[in-house]
Amino acid sequence: MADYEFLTEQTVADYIRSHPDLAARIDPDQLVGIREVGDGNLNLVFLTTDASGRGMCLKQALPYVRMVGEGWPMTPDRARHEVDSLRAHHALTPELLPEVFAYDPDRFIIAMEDLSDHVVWRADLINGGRSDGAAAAMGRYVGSVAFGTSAFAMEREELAAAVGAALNPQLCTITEDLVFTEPVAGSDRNAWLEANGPDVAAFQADAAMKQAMGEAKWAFMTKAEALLHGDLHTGSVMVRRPDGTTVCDSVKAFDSEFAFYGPVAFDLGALFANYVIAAARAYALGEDDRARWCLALVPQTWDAFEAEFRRRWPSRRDPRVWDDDFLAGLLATWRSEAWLFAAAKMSRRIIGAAKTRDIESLPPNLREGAARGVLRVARTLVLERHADSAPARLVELAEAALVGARTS
Ligand code: SR1
Ligand code: MG
Repeated sequence: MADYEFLTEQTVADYIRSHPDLAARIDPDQLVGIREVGDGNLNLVFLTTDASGRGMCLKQALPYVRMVGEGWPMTPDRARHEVDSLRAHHALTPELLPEVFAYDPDRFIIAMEDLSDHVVWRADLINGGRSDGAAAAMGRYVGSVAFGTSAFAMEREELAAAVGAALNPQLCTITEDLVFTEPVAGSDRNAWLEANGPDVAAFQADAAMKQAMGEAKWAFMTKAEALLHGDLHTGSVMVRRPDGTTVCDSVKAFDSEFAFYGPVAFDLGALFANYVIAAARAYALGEDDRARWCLALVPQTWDAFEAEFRRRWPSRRDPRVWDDDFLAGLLATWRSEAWLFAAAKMSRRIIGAAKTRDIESLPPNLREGAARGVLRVARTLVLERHADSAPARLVELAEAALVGARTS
């Protein structure tokens, strides 16, 4: 087990005091609030404010998976991947990521911009918030990263160095196991409502699903296209809306410790999956208008992604071979792969370890149908992705499956 000191609410002030670059940003002798707010699966997160209202976030990676404890060791060096990706992504779209102030590689602590005037998007969705603009912002984020960290934008040697530095095998293994392998192949870590037993059995007996997950895992492990976020669900996005409005004035992606060079469509699929999950919750609660609003986030993200990628396309490094026909093919491939990854990402949240509060906080009688619906959407996407993977079609297919599966 790695040997370094963990931060506590009692030691945050001393930590800031001993780092002059941090003490210049927030007064360690005038801290008025220090809260540990980490509710993810892996890390400690402290938010602190001083008497003049200046805030800071300190995030520390633990040498194990927090959701399980010391029995599941995990490299704390994942904090470096988070910092490197935050910085690389911030350079491309500064308004869509928190600013990193400093990184402490000895204690794996990231000091960064305090976003406590934002809320986690998943929580906002669960509470019925309409965070208009967030889905498009995330599409723009993925589009700028897809272009800006790839061979389309980077010089060859610089790209090779970036790919090497971003190798993140321990965190990628979590995804390979929990997302692509265990839900379909079975694992002691899997769990579901008893009433969903037949749905899970059908899912795991579905040969098309198994083949698709093999394909998805292979693509994930071999397609080093761009420096992904790597875990871009709605719990990795913060949104801020002025009181009484529905339109976000700030949207930030964070928590990119799973970052690595991988297939661009993986981040898109993660977003799509979580929109379907949010819609499944809304349908289960009988909030059909709201569910349709959730599903409409899919085309909003895709359209913004494509627009941002096309906006950057004229500056690609080698237009002699990367011409507009190539672009059309690439976008079609990513559209279809996004369905494949979305299928993986939504089904893992129903069957595998690490679920979502959108579904888990439903009463069991409603949760049964919501879970069944999400598994049906996943199976449908796998079958239909080659026919026509237009985002609007995903919306239609998902709506039919979710409405057809709901229980009361
Ligand atoms: C052991 S970590 C479980 C999950 O939490 C993260 O958010 C990732 O999605 C990971 O798969
Ligand atoms: Mg996370």
